[in-house]
Amino acid sequence: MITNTELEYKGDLYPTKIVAFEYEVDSVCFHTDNDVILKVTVLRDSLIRFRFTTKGYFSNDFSYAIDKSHSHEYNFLEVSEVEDYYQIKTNKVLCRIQKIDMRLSIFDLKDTLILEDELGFHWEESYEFGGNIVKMSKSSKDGECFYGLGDKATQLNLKGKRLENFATDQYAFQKDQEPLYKVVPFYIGLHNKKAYGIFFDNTFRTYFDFCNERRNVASYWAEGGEMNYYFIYGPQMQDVVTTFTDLTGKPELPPLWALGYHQCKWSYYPESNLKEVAAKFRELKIPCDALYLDIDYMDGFRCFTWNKEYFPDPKRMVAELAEDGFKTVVIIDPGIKIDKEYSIYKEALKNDYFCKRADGPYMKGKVWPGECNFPDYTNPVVREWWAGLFKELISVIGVKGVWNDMNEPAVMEVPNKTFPMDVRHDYDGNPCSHRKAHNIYGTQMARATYHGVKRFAYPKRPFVITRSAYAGAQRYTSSWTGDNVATWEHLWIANIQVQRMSISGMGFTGSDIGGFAEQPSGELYARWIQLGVFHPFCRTHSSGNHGDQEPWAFDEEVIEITRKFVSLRYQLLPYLYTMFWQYIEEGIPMLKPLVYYDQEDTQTHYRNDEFIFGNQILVCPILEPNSLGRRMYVPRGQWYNYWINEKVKGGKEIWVDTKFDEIPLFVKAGAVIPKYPIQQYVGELEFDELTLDIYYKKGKEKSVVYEDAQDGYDYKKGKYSFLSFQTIGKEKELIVQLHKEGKYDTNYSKYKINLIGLPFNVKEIEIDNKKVIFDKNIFENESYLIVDKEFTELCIIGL
Ligand code: MIG
Repeated sequence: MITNTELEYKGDLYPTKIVAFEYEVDSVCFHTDNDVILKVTVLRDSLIRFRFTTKGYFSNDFSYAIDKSHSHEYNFLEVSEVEDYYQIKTNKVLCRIQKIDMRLSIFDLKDTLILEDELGFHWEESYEFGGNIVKMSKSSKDGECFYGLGDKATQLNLKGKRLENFATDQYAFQKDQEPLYKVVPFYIGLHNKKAYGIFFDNTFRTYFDFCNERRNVASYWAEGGEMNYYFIYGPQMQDVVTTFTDLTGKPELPPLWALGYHQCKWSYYPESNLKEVAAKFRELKIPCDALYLDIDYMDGFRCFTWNKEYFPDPKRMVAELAEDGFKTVVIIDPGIKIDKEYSIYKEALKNDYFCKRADGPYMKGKVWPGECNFPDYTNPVVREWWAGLFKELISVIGVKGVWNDMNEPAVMEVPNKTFPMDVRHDYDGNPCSHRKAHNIYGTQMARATYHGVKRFAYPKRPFVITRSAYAGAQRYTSSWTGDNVATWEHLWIANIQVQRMSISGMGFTGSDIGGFAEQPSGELYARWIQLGVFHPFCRTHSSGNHGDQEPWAFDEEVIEITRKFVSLRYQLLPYLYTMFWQYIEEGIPMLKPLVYYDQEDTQTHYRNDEFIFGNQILVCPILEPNSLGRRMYVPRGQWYNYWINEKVKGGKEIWVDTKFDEIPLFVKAGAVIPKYPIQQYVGELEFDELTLDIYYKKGKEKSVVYEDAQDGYDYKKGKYSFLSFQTIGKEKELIVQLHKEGKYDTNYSKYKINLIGLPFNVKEIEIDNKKVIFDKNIFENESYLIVDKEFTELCIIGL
């Protein structure tokens, strides 16, 4: 089963009969004759942890992925012994553990078998490295589907695939190429319309096989560490994803500008070049909030230094850009140049902060600066030191965000592209080799960076982006999908990767719009922007040696399309911010694959392209050249074509005509979509009206809008505004009820209401039971109703 050639197959071992068990509070331990212990811990009625050891005792219990503040309470727990098995029952599931071989099965309370061991837990001893190769196999039913696992560049449904988790710098990766940059050993299974999740919290190299090797078996294994996994019961995929996100943690709100458009290149320099880029955005009226400095801003690629020839006065430059609404984000890599004159190198050396080889010398590897040493970010002392290094960049120079790259970690000119496996790590007081720390290294770097940026940005919010990540990294950082390529196939991949990251707990993600390697045609760039504005993180980035990739590198039509779609994103900022708020509050993914949206409908199970942006907007990118439309699946329910406001009944595949400057976009009937005016950057304009596009639906629909000061932490003290709208559509009436919460008073005083799809002509309008005078052309194009923001009920009455 093991594909790594370093390991020699020695034969599998299995637990023998259970001979004893003990029970304490929320955990039950089962012991076998051959020193296996299975510890079952009930964390929530629908969340159970299974942890195995083969030594007769457990090692220290430590995880970087689990959020210490995750919910931990259950309503019911009963442990009993029945003839051949033990039984653990909660309010949601029933788990049976067979006495004879420790194999387990989990049922819901309606007696549906949700998950069942095939061989169950087994292992192989690893003489060379010590410890075990730990394995698990589960039976899988025909028709079962699998989702999740982070950034995999393949179909959304992972059925039939074998995947590998080992953080890797995979320049110009291809479809189906493995492994990639991120490691999220979490998957969702779906069968009989019921979903469950497995989080295999093990940072060693892991593998997942979804009925690839054997048709009715799903298995996962790791090259070391413990068989330690969490089972999450749905039955809705929503429950699985939100529980997983709660377990591994939610981020804080980013500053609103971070949801704007970002422009990046490897590299903008010198200062005059960056300023030209900034000026061009304003001149062409393409909104933009952030500009990036890639590695060339540094002095010889030394982190925390500046090339003074290209950037003589960074503080002044950053301030000047800020006056025009641009935030500056800079790259910081993990490799510290070995240079006796370089203060950061000297400090780290003096304090013994670098990673060491097993036999003692510092680990040395080549990256951009040449030979480097690498801080051990798994050491809390090193993280604290690293955080402190951001003081000047953030509080003196005024940089607003930090971009962590190469943190898989990547090393150049060596066959395995990373550290040798014998390198030692502190692992927060659980010393280990790189075999165990590799997959978590990038996350710990981003974590240290986040704490530094946060400390010095205070009272503003930090912004951090990382390339490598392990489950839980979302607590500290956003991410992008790495070095993609300017091809149509990569546009398809980006769409799936970002959806997959979204249901893997790490939703604040985007791709390099237009492709990092090679150069897109104008058409491909336009199609990519049209998708990218619907990704939580929206940035154009490219490797400059393949030519220019600013919007104006393309023709007038492409510039217009870019302006149109980026402007639409800026209009939708309150909608986007609201979905971010639902993510940080409840762990709800910002993008929802169709299967997540409606798992009962089997038509959604193999869909890749269409997704729901937030709760009420259906997006389907155009993924082929010369397309004037495409076939797509519209999920069940009533929808409006965004461009022509025409009603569509879902639950079927349809052909949608689109022009070059459109993609299929639908709004859910009943929705209230909030919009800001188009701004060139967040906070550019003061405005007195919040636009509300209200889409009529017969029946009820709820919509929410979250707003706050757009930066800072007052929202945590209740200073936010939360609007919930209930629309009730009747034959001759539309009622909109508004309920408000929170202590933040928004700057605008009115709503500008657009009514879309009213099936009747308006006779009367009442606001809080008072008749109002209105313009008769209210449902004709470009006309709207202005309503004071304090209303609680709006009634549109038909003739
Ligand atoms: O070896 O910093 O993925 O976004 O522009 C390449 C230069 C290093 C890889 C990143 C890319 C970045 C580039 N980096």
